[in-house]
Amino acid sequence: MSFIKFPQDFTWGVATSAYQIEGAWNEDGKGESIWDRFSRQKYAIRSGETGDVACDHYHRMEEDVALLKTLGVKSYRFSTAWTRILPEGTGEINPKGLDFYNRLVNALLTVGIEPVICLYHWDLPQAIQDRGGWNNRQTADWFAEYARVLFDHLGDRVKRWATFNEPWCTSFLGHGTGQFAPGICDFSEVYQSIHHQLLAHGKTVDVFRQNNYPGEIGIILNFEYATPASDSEADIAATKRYIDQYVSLFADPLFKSSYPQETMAFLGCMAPEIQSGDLEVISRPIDFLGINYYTSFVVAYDPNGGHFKFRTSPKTLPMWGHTEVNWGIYPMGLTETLITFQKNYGNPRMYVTENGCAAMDEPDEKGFVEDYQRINYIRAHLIAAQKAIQMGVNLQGYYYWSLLDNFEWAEGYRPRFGLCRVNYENGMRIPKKSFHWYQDVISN
Ligand code: GCO
Repeated sequence: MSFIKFPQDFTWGVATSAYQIEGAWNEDGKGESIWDRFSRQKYAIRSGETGDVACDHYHRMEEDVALLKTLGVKSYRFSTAWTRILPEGTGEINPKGLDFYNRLVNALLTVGIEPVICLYHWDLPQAIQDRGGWNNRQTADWFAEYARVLFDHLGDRVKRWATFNEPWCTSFLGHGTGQFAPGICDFSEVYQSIHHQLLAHGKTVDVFRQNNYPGEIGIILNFEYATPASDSEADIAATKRYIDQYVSLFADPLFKSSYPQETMAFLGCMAPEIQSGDLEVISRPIDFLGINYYTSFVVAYDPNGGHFKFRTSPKTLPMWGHTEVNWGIYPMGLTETLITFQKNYGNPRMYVTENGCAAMDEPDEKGFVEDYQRINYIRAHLIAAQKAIQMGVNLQGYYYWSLLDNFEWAEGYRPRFGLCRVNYENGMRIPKKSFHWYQDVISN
């Protein structure tokens, strides 16, 4: 048997997000978020499910920390719900909301696990949405204020912060296609909301640095690797447009203090309004970049393919196939994505902050799942990550998505990404085969 080796201090972790696991959507003073509102809309979520209860993590937090301890991870990435801290988005702090995260952080530290907080995993306060949400420039300031509350209360113990998770999804799926909250279908809002999220990120980095909070701050972006369907110029150009809207549209302003000219020209009147000085704020140096990678696509030019004029199909390899959500499995796409940042963006310190597989889980009568598809998926992506390290990529850690099966947004509870099966009828967690396998990987 051959082993691949990771650096001794490589960070092994798992990730979750507030709305997907916490439940307790209106308890202890929590305010309404855009996902609380959106999930109640008819036809928004497959089979009409909501995150009202989810994995009930809010009430089972100690049990989940015990699972993390058994798993042996060094680090746990979770998100805080803005509406638990500031129910109306601004103004009065809700002490019970803060207390929950306080207890979570303390419980993690007690068992030697590093807490990593992501400040925004899509659950904007509804009160802020009612004031224009990410289309309103002021939301950037409100976000930085919310961040400050958390830095003030948890900053003595939490040493790694991410501002945003996947602003691409918030903008494209939340404001463009309307598949995600707040359910807006208006492409002209997509780019303005990207700009305002990036601005909020920059302003938050400023708050963090100016007040000398200890520790590190970064951002988490999602990427899909893509290759052209043919050698035709049109397919090659379409593939570049596809990659640009994931990579350069975000990474250029963050790392190069400019938006990609070609993309901006393509957007025409949909290009965002940018004020002088914005790009300077957006490009404040960060300590790390989080990369979320799941899948890759083959891209072809298509005159009817929306304003970017492309059509995609899942990219995979013979024998690999697709995950349960029909994402093509293409581990090399992870290596390629990491190398893009090494080559074009100065090889920043990176973490794979999400990578995971919705496998065709089939529990036995005790609820145990022998999820070899998930194990193979993770193994292949770890090999791809390790290959990138060998090529000089500054990759420092890997977080599997996710610790638990959870609320998969518009798809509801059907796709299961967890290392632990959740029985949604009674909340019971049952570690899957992949849990034990990952435990072995970490300890060896
Ligand atoms: C995302 C989010 C997660 C998802 C996971 C699986 O990448 O969409 O960060 O919340 O649940 O990626 O789709």
